[in-house]
Amino acid sequence: VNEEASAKAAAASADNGGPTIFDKIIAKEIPSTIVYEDDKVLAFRDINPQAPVHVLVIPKLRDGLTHLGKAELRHAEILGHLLCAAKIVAEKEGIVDGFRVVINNGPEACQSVYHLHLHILGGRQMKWPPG
Ligand code: D5M
Repeated sequence: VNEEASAKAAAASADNGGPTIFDKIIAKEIPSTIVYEDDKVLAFRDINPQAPVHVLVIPKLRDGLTHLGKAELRHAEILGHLLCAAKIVAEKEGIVDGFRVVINNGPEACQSVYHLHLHILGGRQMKWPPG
């Protein structure tokens, strides 16, 4: 029942291309705990952590990247930048020797915020396959 409910909730918030809560986080209109920031990306702690370390890395400019399914070759630089930022975050958080990077893409993957983001998870033993 819980799984069904969360799948429905995710589907209900499916991509409409509109603004998201992350715009307000980037604009610092709502608070977040920033772990890393440069001119292109922002990394902040997830409000609903799924591991002792759970940080989100997002592009400051969404540029059509509501989800990875919208990626085009013109996004190659920012996509690479996001992964490099993930490594910097893992180093800063002391988990660089064991961490997981997750991108939820679309309702079936339970994506809830339509501004591309990497989940950086660590600080505990991960399991495979993921749920
Ligand atoms: O992940 C979206 C993630 O965004 C989810 O793990 C919660 C997180 N979130 C939502 N609002 C906030 C705020 N205000 N601060 C920090 N983290 C937040 P998805 O992959 O789309 O399911």
